Amino acid sequence: MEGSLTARDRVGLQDFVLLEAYTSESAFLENLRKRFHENLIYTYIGTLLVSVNPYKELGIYTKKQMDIYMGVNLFELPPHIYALADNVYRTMLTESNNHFILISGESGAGKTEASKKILQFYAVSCPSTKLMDNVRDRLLLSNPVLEAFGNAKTLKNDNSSRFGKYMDIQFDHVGGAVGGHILSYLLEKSRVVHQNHGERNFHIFYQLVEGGEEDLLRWLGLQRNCQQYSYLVQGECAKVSSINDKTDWKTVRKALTVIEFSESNVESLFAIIASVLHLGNVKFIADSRGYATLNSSPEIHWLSKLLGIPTQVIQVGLTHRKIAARSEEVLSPFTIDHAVYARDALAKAIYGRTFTWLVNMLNESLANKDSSRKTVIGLLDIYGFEVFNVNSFEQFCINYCNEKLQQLFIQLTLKSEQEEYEMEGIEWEPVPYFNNKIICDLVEEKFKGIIAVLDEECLRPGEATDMTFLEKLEEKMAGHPHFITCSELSLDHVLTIFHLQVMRQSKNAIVQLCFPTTEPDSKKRPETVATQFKSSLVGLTEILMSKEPWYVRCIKPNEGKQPGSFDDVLVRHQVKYLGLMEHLRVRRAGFAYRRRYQIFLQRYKPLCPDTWPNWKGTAAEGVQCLVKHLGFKPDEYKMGRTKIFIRHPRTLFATEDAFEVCKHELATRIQAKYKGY
Ligand code: AOV
Ligand code: MG
Repeated sequence: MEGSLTARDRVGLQDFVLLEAYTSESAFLENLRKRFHENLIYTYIGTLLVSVNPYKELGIYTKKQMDIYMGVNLFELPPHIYALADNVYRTMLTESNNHFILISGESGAGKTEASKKILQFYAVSCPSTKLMDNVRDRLLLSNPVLEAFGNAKTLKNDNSSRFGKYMDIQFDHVGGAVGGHILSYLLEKSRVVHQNHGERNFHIFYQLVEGGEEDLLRWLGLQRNCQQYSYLVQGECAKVSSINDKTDWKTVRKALTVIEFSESNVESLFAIIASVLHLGNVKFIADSRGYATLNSSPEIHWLSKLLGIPTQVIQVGLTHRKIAARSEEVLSPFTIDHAVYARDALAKAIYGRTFTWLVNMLNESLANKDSSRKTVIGLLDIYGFEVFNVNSFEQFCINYCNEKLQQLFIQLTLKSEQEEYEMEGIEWEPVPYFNNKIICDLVEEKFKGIIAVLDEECLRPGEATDMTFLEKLEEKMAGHPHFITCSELSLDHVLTIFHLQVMRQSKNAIVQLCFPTTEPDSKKRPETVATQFKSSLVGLTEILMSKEPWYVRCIKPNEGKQPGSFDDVLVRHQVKYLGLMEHLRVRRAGFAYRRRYQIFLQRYKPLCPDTWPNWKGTAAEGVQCLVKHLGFKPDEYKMGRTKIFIRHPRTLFATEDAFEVCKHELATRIQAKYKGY
């Protein structure tokens, strides 16, 4: 345990709340660094878990570890993601309410890994029946499938999430995992057709080409060579040493079977993936007037076969747009540039819609059909904050999403702290906080925000350009303290309308579902991607606000994906923008520690002959008796309605040290409980 002074010096404090110099960023960093070098990647700030990516396997995610952490209070064992997961679960069961775990941190900080560990913990440790085993397997296997289609290698992370994911795990009244539901947010579709240097397309393409069975590849008209496909080689890194596409393919294939995708669905799915690759290889030639034409190339043949659309229709579709002129529709030929743009837009639309279909299928498979009351734990794992040399619309959306969640964090932590003091009848002084609302407003405010200006520009296709958009922003945002510059805009929908009609002829079952004939098209102007994203984030905020929050804040220790390296400047920066110092200050304002009476009594009752071994009265009276015996001064603590509040950590230290001293008396009991720990 980390109770004795020497141990504390070596491995740091397991909870930042115990830090004497709690306002000092350097002391905070030192504690984090110390622990990191001892392979202790987890530290608490009260009930918030800070996690530093170790970039190596630590052997701390075994079944044995799960057993150790099951049913134990946060404070009793070294910090762990399992401890947090277990605490959320127990609270959900005792209080019969809904919770969510917000996992945040920049790209590569370990969010997705954290969310997987939590899911695994529930899958393994919740009570289960044969029927539930099935749900459990599907919950677990939804991950490799979603990651194959929604993750990619970026410069920041070899397995970077390129979509936002919110997953509800549903539990019945005895705590069995009985179902799940996934919401996905804005997939970075542009990656399908373009990758920056050192980055890859979505994993699934490489998995299929590298791992797909001979027969399958032959049927799809694919060669086992990523270099053949223009959509796979722009980043010039189709092979990545940390990724084994062949084994990953097997995992995904198996997962699809367990999740009960029918063979025909699987065929249609890979027909689409292959079509995207063929589409990327389609080349246009200029005719005598400079318009784009197509040879009857093998790509067109394969597209026709795999999508079930006549070659002629595909050829016309790829080289023309439809213009409504009075009562008739006229086909107008594309220039080469337009044709390439339209081809890429089609590839993105196909992939994006297939991803949505995939999420729907997973949801069907995870759905719990019985109507009995369930409680849920939501896991939020989004794409982390990222800044590249060249940033586009996607980074704008991703970073806006991160700002929104930071806002939610600020609101909820302040709110809950305030409410807790109120509920317990305890006075407190509010702590000043940097509120990033000003940044969210800059992006999303009605009529004035960046998205509003972007929408306005999208209403002027043909006239609006990146430059006019920029000029408008400069004009409207001038003087805003947080306005620097902005992104490129996307007018994809203007060119995809005709494609929608072409795709509706498809015989591929998934494509038919993804491009329904009843879809409103050119008549009604679609919402811009940015506005859709903004609305989806409003929806997400509402979902989260109705649940009890828990937080995991992930930190990236270095830019090189290296184990054992702790870059002070980089970590300090994250500590700052994640608001960890402020959070700590709030936790320390007034009362550093609070414990439910039962829990406090249970832990420390051996320290007082009147409470040991069994206390007969109420827990509050027991705690009163205990702290009297320990000599707590009246201004050092307050008795709330259900909890004891302790002002200074040193009071808790003294109690913990006293507990250490008398612990040998309890050795037998503790060993029996945490055997092997
Ligand atoms: P992210 O989700 O926060 O980035 P990941 O969870 O994908 O980051 O972590 C990146 C990589 O760091 C993983 O692929 C692992 O190699 C390593 N890693 C993370 N956490 C652990 C851990 N607890 N133990 C061992 N290795 C770990 V992003 O999705 O890019 O925002 O968009
Ligand atoms: Mg991730």
